[in-house]
Amino acid sequence: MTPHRTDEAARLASGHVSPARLLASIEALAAFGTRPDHGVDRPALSATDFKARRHLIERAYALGCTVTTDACANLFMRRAGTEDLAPVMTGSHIDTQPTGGRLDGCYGVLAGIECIAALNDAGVSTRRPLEVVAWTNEEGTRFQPGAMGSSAFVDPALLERYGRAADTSGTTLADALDAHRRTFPGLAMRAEQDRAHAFIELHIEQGPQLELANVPLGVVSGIQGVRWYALTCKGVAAHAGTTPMHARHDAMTLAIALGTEIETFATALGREHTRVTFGRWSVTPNSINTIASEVTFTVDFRHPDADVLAAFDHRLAQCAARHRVATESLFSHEPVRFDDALIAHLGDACAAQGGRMLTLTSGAFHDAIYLAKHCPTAMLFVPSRGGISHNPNEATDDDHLVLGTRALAHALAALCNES
Ligand code: HGY
Ligand code: MN
Ligand code: MN
Repeated sequence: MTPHRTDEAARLASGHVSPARLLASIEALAAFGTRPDHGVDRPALSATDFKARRHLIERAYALGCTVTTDACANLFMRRAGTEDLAPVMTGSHIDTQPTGGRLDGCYGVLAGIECIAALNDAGVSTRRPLEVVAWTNEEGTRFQPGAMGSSAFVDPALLERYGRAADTSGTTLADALDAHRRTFPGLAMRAEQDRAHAFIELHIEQGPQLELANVPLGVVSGIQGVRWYALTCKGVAAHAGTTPMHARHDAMTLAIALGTEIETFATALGREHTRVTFGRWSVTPNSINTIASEVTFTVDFRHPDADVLAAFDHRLAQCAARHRVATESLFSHEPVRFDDALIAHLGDACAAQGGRMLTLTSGAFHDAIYLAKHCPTAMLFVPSRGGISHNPNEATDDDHLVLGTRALAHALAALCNES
């Protein structure tokens, strides 16, 4: 079969996206780790995640794809091209937050698979292979840092350190990767490839901008920077009823004061762009009537300006030293600007759908933050209802989910026929 001309392939692929099949695929994947409140809890490389992966692998085989994996258990579902050229990649992640939604990450993987189905239905062959990837542990909630799969794909040397990361039960990433290999013994390892031709990630915005602008499609020009720290405050365990206030060394009192101080200087540093979150706390002994002997809490700081991020690092180090508190850096990434040519290409793909679009930067990080080091990379967004995400009520209008997938199919088909 000779490949269709680029614009014809793009139009055919986009036109053969099936709304029913896409929406059904979102419901089907959400069943793996579904919560009573309609949310999803699917920790990276958990038994639930393995069941979801098996479901995706079976779908990929049914669409005529080959499926491979790598040392970090990334899942590569590839539709062959007519020529032995570097693949065009798309995809995202299927691990979720503990009280996550059914779209964060999953939408990008399923829309990529829908694009393959649409190309098949349209009888379109492409010069380049199209590879849909489910990247491992993007959320970073089970193992820190986030985006482990995509970052280890770009820089395999990271995997040695990542393997030692442990979850709250003491299971290491290395243990979980071994379990993955035992669960999927037949999955071949992806051949070491040169750079991919391009990577496009379709994702829900997870914020309010598109909805407020009443615009159904977003072209993402970059991602703001991120810092994750764990701070450990020490105290002395003592009786809650007998120990006078002046005689206490309460780790929680120190942690609360530290959190307030950090929020104050972070807000002053970054003004309206500051995002600072103290999301995870662990208290020892965590008993109502014992003064805490140790409190560890996390700080998640985001900002679009590299200088502000550096200033935050400096202020946090000063603050921790003054209070004699230990800090551990869990994750750190500078702001990223995506590829201008690919941004323009996505703009054309959105325009071809007739939908209005907005160019914006992403408040959330994504696997694309690392793929941008590997090949020309950019992202597409669709609106999140109420800007809500990392919440069981995460939702996007069906017609927006379909429109985003049509724009993705248009962009991918054209890229797959590029020289
Ligand atoms: O935290 C993030 O920005 C992403 O949702 N994992
Ligand atoms: Mn995500
Ligand atoms: Mn997320």
